[in-house]
Amino acid sequence: MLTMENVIREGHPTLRKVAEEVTFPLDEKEIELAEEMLQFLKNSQDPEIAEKYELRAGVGIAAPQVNVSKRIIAVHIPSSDPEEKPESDFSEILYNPKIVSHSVQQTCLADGEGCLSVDREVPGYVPRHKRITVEYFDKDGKKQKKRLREFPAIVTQHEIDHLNGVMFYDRIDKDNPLALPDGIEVLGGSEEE
Ligand code: SB7
Ligand code: NI
Repeated sequence: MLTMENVIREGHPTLRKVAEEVTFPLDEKEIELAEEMLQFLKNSQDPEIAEKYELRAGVGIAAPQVNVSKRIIAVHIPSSDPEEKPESDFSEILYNPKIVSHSVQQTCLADGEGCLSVDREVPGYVPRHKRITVEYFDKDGKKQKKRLREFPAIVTQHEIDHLNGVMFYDRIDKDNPLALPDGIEVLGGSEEE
């Protein structure tokens, strides 16, 4: 079982590497790792399991975060939140994910982003594409294509960034972390619009 002890933290060189594509058929270790990554996310969102194993809640994780420099990500955004629209549900393992198109419209989370590999709060808006089309392979090597918007799109972009050695704070405006690019839509948070 994966725990926070398996998660490498900023400063570790693997987080700054461009991860390698996987090749098909996958080997058993790659399949197992991805399943463990998805299970970690589920565990981290279960209050009892999370407390017992001291897991920080996560909605996504990328293989480089567990020190495996391969293009594998897992995303787990469950439906239980009544405020989320049903089409926002997304629970998936993505091999070699690639954004093949995206909206011009940008979005960002009102409360910024965090990262399992970053043990500090980094305030600031992280501009993301509001909608993306992502192509990826499933564990059987079958090509898949999904359109994602808003929160699932943001999380998927955060994870794909990890595959390219990019951290969320690289995208925050250094001079003015709370500067909003023209026309960007701010998502969620407690602030009224
Ligand atoms: C907020 C949180 C995440 C993505 C986008 C916005 C995921 C945090 C967990 N991770 O560090 C995954 O890489
Ligand atoms: Ni992260």
